Amino acid sequence: MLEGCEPWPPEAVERYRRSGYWGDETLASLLREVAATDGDRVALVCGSRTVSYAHLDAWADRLAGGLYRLGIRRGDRIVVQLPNVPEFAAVAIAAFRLGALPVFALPAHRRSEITYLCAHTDAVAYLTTGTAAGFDHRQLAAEVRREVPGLRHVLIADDDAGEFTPLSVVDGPPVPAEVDPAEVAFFLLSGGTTGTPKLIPRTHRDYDFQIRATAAEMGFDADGVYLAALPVSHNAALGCPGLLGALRAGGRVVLASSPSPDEVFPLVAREQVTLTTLMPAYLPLWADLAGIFRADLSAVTIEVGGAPLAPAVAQRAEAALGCTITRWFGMAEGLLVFTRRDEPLEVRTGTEGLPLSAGDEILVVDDEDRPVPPGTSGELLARGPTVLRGYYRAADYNVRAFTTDGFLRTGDRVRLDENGRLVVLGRIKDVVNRGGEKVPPEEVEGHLLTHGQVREAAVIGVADAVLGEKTCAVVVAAGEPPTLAELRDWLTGRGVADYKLPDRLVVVTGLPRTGVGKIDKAALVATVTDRDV
Ligand code: OOB
Repeated sequence: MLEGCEPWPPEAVERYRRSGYWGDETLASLLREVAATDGDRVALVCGSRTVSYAHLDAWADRLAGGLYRLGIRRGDRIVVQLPNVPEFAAVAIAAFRLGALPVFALPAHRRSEITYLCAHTDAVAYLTTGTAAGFDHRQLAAEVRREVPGLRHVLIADDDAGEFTPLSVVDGPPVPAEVDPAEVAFFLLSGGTTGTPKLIPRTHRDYDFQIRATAAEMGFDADGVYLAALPVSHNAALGCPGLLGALRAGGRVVLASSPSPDEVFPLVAREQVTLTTLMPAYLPLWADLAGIFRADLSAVTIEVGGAPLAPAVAQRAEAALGCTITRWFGMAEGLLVFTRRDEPLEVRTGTEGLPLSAGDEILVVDDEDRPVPPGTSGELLARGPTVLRGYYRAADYNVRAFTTDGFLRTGDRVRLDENGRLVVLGRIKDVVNRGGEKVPPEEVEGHLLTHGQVREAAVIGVADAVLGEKTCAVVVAAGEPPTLAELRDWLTGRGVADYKLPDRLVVVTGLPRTGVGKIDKAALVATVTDRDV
């Protein structure tokens, strides 16, 4: 067993199997049926490229064989950092067939994050692209390779691979799939834990259930067209039903490089998109530009999640776009709670709805883990057929992150309405939710403290009209106070991803402390907001 990746207890395994949540399928067979029966069907569209099911299936087989030839084996970790391109699907499915374990990094990650992921997982390979969004990943790969000596291979999904191996030469005869449905299939990054970044093991059978069940709940079938406008390396666009669920259903996936209206609206029209996923921050922009682009989204359902969404914004967007919005509360950890397409407008846009399946158990508890009365606010705890039982290589953290009976402490403050629907009220965990992108304060504070002019640092979220929250660094200076630009440059120099850089800086003479001496972030948020920075 992979360290920390606790299996579900036998009683739960038996129950999830009996209830039909978990079957014997693995993600290795995701494309097989459609490839065999209807191979010419289009699986992927990306710009002017189209990839059929038969082609993708054969491509994944050859890639799996090629990875095997390189010496990559079942259970080996591969850090995969690819934008929304067909190679992502081919590589992911190849790894599932081989039993190698992709660690899905976000395209925005840089040296600090990638180096950590490679080292923490003892990855044998780092697989990335040539350039993406104007950034040269080969350069990044060279730095990562220097810092992580254990990395045996760097593979580049671009024929101009520089000193590294182009993915196109990774080829070999198919390997017999030996993966078991109970095994870990890949790792996702957690959006909100303290300390070092945490990795979430997702097993074949739990993710296969997630993609099947979300497709069924959203009415997505072989006629469906899914638009991936968010990074497919994130759970929301990967498997809710996302890229993998759409392929499993025999539908079509349209890969976009961003949710920008000028890219997305023409794709919706050209490809007859039926389903997509969006973070709330983009919704007003889509609604505002719908008229200019004459966008008709009347056949489209948009899953909006990852951050709070005001019902009025959702309703205005539905009116402007003609689409159907469902709200999603999701976590890479596996919990999915969402509103269904056929629910009344107020329910659909006013709550986060109900869990994916009856197998999900959600509790709202007080500080001492006692369930609170219905309607009262508390921390959300979750357990179920898709919810992990332990983070990878995080033994100490796992003791705190789960209750003794296996419930995940989500760190989210919620209440359940009279019908058991989820309403999110805020957060207990220390994370900044910057338009759906999760910024880990502790990690950023650690980097800030390495700057010579920073004595103390606290990173907090402050309200922002567009993103919901922005990141504010509150700093006690050592001597001459640094400027925001200097600190941002400093963090960039340390290889920190752009989305984690502070948007604002407040210099103070001291940080408020709680009774036990911890930085009082709630007090800080109040002071900083008062200053109206
Ligand atoms: C999605 O997943 P993650 O792993 O990036 O982030 C999870 C966290 C939650 O714990 C919560 O703090 C926040 O993001 N969150 C929301 C929310 N949905 C997620 N906060 C308020 N309202 C919501 N509706 O973000 C994710 C994964 C799958 C589908 C959709 C979103």
